[in-house]
Amino acid sequence: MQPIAISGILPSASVADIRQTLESGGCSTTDRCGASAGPDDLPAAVWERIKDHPCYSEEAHHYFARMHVAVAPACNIQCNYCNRKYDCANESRPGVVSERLTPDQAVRKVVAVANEIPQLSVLGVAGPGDSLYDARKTFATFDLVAKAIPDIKFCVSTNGLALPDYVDELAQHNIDHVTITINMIDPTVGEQIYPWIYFRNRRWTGLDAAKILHERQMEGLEAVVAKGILVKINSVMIPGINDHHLMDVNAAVRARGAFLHNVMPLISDAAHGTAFGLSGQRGPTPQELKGLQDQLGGGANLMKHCRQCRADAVGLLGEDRGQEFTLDQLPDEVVYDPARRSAYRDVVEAERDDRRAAARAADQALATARDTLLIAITTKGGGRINQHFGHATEFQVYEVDRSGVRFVGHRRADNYCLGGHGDDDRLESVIAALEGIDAILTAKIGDCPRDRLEQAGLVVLEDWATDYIEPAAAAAYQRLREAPPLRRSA
Ligand code: CLF
Ligand code: SF4
Repeated sequence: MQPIAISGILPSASVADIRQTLESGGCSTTDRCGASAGPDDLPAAVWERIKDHPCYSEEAHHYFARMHVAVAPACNIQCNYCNRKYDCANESRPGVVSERLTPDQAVRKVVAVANEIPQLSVLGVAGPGDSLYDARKTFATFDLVAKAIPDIKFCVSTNGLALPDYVDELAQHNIDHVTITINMIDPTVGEQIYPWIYFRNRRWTGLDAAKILHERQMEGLEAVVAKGILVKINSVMIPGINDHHLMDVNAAVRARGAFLHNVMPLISDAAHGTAFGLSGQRGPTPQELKGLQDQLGGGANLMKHCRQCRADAVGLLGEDRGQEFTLDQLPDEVVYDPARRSAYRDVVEAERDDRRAAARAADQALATARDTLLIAITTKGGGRINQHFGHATEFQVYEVDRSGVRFVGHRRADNYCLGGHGDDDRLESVIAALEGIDAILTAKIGDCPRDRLEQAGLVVLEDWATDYIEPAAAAAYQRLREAPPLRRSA
């Protein structure tokens, strides 16, 4: 099939629609806000823009995939949580390195992925340095991909220093979603995070550097919002430095029209060679992160399902299939075939309506619930409990109470099963990762890991294998509360 001409992506929401969304607290209901919002909670034009974006819609992340192309290697600032050997830690786990691509190589890779992974809906540039420091490569990549795949969304992640200089170009290139990493609005906090920046042909340090960065971030945020582009703010939570301050950051970015705020935990390890890793600066515990998110819940549109992906990530947010699409595996020429993506979208449309109806019924069934349970599930996507315990490298966590079933985050762990046998050390690390969780719902689990999890105080249930998550979690709540303590499902 021949490449199709460039066209716009999805219908645009107006700035007024976005403002209306923000002014109403993020949504028209109190329970489903931010990334958890659904079509009933948002103006139709806003929903249309986020419904297939796995980062902007929690629901979409069960169905749609993103990919990043590592076309932006250089950076104009230094963050204390970054080691330049690795990807940009603003959107990436430190300790992994991406294969750098030219725009021509990138478009080959995007088309190969689109032909192979029908869930693909978004192409992002998120490093491995800053996407806008050498913006030519970023925009050249989007130009080439737009010619080859007309219905893919474009997304950019930046530290914001160069952002005010590229607002018009972002809009001209149909970049519909921009992420700015903003860790402070007070330069005295900023100077503890950023040792230097490079701006207007010179290096700035200390308070001056933090002031310039802050002013540029605010200017860029306001200008991008004024263009009608949806803006997400990423903040790295650094205990003792900006953890309390992030409440102020949240208020400031919200006042300027940011659509979502994503608070990510600092990942810090001396082995990564970062300033924070070497100084022993710790990251927050899952409980501390959730505590801050709960505090922010009343005043912001929050994203809680971020996976801190790498700059060459490919696939659903919880998975990374990048290694299947390295340059040496790509054909020299590849032509886009839209058939699989189109068929997939038709199936998903019906499936999402069905799941939403089931989730609403589940919420109603919980109206008399008296307390709160945290339930972890294993899933391969599709909003269903469809993964074996031993294969899970993360557990999605849902809070279940009288308000219904809500996604609250995920816990990472190495998969227990290593092709035919389980690893006891890994099982212990899974148990540690599941601290505070009341029950696990999974598609299948062996007797040995089940017994050990139960010894550790977790309830393990297989009864809802392949079912939708929300009704299964509601049914599990009712089972546990009607007949506690329940240990085995079969
Ligand atoms: Fe990539 Fe970022 Fe766009 Fe998503 S990721 S550029 S907004 S398409 Fe998403 Fe990954 Fe979290 Fe980023 S889960 S690290 S928020
Ligand atoms: Fe590293 Fe990204 Fe910070 Fe640049 S913006 S120093 S690449 S974490």
